[in-house]
Amino acid sequence: MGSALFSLSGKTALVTGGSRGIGFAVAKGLAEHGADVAIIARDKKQLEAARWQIQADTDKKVWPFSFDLADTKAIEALFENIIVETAAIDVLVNCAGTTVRAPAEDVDANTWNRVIEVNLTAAFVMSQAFFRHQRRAGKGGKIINIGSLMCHGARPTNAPYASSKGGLLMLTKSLAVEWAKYNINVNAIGPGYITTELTAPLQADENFNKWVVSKTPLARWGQPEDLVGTAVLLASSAGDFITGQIVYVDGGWLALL
Ligand code: GCO
Repeated sequence: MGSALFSLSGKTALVTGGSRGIGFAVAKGLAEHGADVAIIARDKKQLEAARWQIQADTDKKVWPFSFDLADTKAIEALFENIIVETAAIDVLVNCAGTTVRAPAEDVDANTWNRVIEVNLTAAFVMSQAFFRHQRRAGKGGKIINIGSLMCHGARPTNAPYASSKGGLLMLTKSLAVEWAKYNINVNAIGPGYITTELTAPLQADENFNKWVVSKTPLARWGQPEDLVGTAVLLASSAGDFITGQIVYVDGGWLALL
């Protein structure tokens, strides 16, 4: 029973932002636990590299789809194209995210709109497409939204990003309570400070680095791989009675006064 509980054998996962950072680690981790994976990213070179890496390491099928998730009006057609290639999607991981760090008073409408479009609206529209497909197929499924510590609190210069992640937490709870009757579980993972391209400039700043380590009881930055276990839990049968939750994988950050 133990291995079957966390097995994703026979399942197909779709991971947005799956070519690097957290998305790549989650896509690879789900494949290592038996899932075939479809990955969406903008950069074709990074996408191909991720595809070959996951296929080489796991021997699972990997379908790459180059797409800019800011083009939310085209997501429905993209999802249908993905289904043509994969035949089914059982797990949707909304991981794609972007940020612009600036004082709130300096954020223009285009910047705000792009961050919200990629981090929140795209997750909503992709979830709708997933829902419609599952309903046509008469299947349930799992949705995992990649949130942030900023589902819980903010730091200066992050108004668009923090607003998008706060919204993503409430979207998680909204879809969870609406779609539970269709056996669709919707949860979020809240990463702490993780070493990725998005946070590289922060980690390179000595004072910021000291601040993060001082606020993290486990006294280190997280690695994308630190999120894989929680993603497998929420994607597998082990998570069948979990919905509407956020699991913070933050090294203890939110436990600290
Ligand atoms: C920042 C960072 C954070 C992290 C992460 C923390 O500017 O403080 O980008 O937002 O990316 O979201 O959980």
